[in-house]
Amino acid sequence: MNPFAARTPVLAFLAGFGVLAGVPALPATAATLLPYAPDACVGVGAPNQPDGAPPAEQPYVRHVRPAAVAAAALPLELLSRDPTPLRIANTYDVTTNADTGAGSLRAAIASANTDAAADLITFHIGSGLQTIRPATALPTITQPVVLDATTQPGYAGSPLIEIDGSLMPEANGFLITAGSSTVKGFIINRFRSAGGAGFGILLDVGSTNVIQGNWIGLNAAGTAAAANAGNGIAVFGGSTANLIGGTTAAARNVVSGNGSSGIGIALGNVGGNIVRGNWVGLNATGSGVVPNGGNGIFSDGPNCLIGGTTPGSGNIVSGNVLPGIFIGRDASATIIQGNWVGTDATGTVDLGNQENGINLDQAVLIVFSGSVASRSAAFTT
Ligand SMILES: [Ca+2]
Repeated sequence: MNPFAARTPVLAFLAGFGVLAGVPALPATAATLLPYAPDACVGVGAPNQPDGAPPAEQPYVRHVRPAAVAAAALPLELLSRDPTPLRIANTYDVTTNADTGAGSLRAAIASANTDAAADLITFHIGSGLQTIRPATALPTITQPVVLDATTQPGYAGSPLIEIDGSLMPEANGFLITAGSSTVKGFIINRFRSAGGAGFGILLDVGSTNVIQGNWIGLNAAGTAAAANAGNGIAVFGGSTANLIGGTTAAARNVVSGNGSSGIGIALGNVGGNIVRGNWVGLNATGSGVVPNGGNGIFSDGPNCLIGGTTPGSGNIVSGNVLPGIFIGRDASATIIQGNWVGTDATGTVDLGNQENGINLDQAVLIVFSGSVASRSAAFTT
């Protein structure tokens, strides 16, 4: 069963507890009262992630595409959470939107899974928007891989590779157990659930993944819901120190219209995750709402950072059916910083969430702000 969906009534029930219906203005001395510990977001088994210069956004891998693949805009900058640059062993190019066979996404994942070396999967399916509709679940990603859909010709900031789950009664979009993998630049929608799946991206077991530049739960135009039944992005127990989003527009995930929470981090050890710079519950232009059916961001792991002080690191979380940001009772030492809760992309229009802006469920040591400038702003309707 879908644990997030199952928790939905619980979350609704808890909405009356520990409520911050709009974050009150902090005094000018907030930085003194609530110092931001730069090393607070430490994931199990991961290096410290000081805000301002997270390793995830510093080391790049420069990968030169083999001659067998058409020469194009490379070197490609690839992000890795590991301070040691990710070494790409092989590149598998997806050249067809067919579900199976040579050049398919399914074949590329299967090839990448054959050994433990990290590989790169690129896309050259003609040009422009292309839709892949798997007839059966895509292979679980069991070895580190960079799935980079921004390589699709015509890419200019909006994702062009749509992974549409509508042909299956139940499946997840990308299920990643390998860790140290990147999912970049996809539209992931219409994955359904008959008994617990239906997540757009599910990170399980392995840690230090990077999820950036995707639209999850939206249609290909980014204008309306094309729901995944579960969470847009789910992080399960054992998967820690993942980076969801970033500080640039290119790194922003738009996670909206999903059946349960937009981003759900729960179940066991899910510490040290960074969720920043995402739009959760908004359309792709940030002008209106496409609500997620649960929370915008549900976080129930310790030492997580929701937002941050670096320009661009705040999430915008608006329109969602349950509280915009819900911090569960296992989420100790969480930092919620610099987010806009209940606004449009300009931060000036009140779009609300359908319940509270930010809701705490008995979690301890929640730091809301390191400075007045970076405090989370919450609108309520
Ligand atoms: Ca491999």
